[in-house]
Amino acid sequence: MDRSRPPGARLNGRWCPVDAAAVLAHAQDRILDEAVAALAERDRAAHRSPGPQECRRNVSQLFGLVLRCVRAGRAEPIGKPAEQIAAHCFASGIDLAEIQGEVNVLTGVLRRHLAGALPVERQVQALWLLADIAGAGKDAMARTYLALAGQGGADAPSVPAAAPSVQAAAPVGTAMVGKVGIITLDDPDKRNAIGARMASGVVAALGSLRTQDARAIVLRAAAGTHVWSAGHDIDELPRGRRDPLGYDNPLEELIRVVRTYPAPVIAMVHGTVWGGALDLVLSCDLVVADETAAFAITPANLGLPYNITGLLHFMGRLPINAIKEMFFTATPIDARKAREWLLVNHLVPWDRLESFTLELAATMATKSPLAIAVIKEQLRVLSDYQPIAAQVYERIQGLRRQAYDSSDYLEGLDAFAHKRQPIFKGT
Ligand code: KGJ
Repeated sequence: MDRSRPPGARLNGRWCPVDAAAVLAHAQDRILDEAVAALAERDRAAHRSPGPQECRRNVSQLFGLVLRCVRAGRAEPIGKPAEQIAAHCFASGIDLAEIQGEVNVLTGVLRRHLAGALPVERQVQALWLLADIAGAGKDAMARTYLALAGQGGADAPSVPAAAPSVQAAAPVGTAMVGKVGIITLDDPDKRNAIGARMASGVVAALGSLRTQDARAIVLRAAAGTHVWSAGHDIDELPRGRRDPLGYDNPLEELIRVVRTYPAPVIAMVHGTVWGGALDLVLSCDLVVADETAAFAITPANLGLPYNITGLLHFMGRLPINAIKEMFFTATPIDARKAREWLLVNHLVPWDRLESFTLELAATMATKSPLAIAVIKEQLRVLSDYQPIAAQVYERIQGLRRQAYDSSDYLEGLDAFAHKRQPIFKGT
């Protein structure tokens, strides 16, 4: 018997969740090691130091729950235990973001293992199920936190000042219109900047809409804003000596979830789109915008070296000279130019933006969800396929390191924080 191959991956015929469960069970030790290492890296960066044993215990518990759901082929069994975990964390003063972060990290590792071990057509189903489970788990946790914090009073456990508790509930709305799920970014005070809270809120919303059988998603900003999103929350970027856009960055995770989401995601854009939010928009399956829309990619304003994955997203959508103009000037292009450059699929008058986008999504929602999911995944796998020699990768990372270790990067962050023009020295 070949012990190096997970047993489920050898099965032929129709997908069944046991395949995925077998893959995960087979790789349990490696999965736990990788998740614990990723969490340790995150905690080191945030100068936190929860014990490694405690971390492994938590991840192992979450892994057990997810595995049980994968075996059952349903997300529901995670609900009750997730509520209990959240109640325990609430009582112990542990952040909601902390446990949801553990779920995110573990899900990322599970996704990688499933993607590496299952054939494409089974991957789609398995990743779909995994997104459902993670979404349902995080929803149940957020609901429990909200309920407990809402109780207040002497009997309710107190929320420590440092914990995000209810104020930290993600500024993200969800709704269903027929079979179309709508996700609304709603943090006008911060111009819908995307930090951990916003990113995990959208990821949870996608998971939750999946469980409601949404067949297409519209991603939009709340009505009345002139900024669709101000991009990565600059306050949450690391202050030097660490990759600002590493694999575990919440916005990067959100972008991956959108790209692998097994149904069409349409970006409906009214207002301006900045920096990493443009990466997110380009990672949606199509873009519908009105004449107020404008798009900028602005790492050159911060001295930030953009990540390889992100550059490839741009290269998959725009000609290289357009990409260079956008990156080198960090200046927004208006809706008309964005249409000319095919960044936008449809440019419609603002008073028709919503109806047009919903109609487009509703049409997709009447088509075969399985065919669409499989075609989307095929297109993603094919367009992401970039063989790259280890040496080349290391050279690019080395170049990037020069930029994020530089004083220019710190200057860019400082200038933003103090609302002044940066003075870059090229060092
Ligand atoms: N991160 C954190 N806070 C932000 C961000 C952001 N990206 N954008 C805006 N804010 C905060 C401001 O600091 C203000 O906070 C508040 O939102 C309203 O912004 O002073 P406070 O109230 O405490 P502001 O600037 O007063 O609003 P507007 O005048 O309406 O201008 C909206 C703009 C979007 C034009 C402006 O806020 C802006 O230029 N924001 C930064 C846009 C940007 O360059 N984003 C790219 C970030 N970089 C990336 O995403 C990446 C990945 N990158 O590689 O560069």
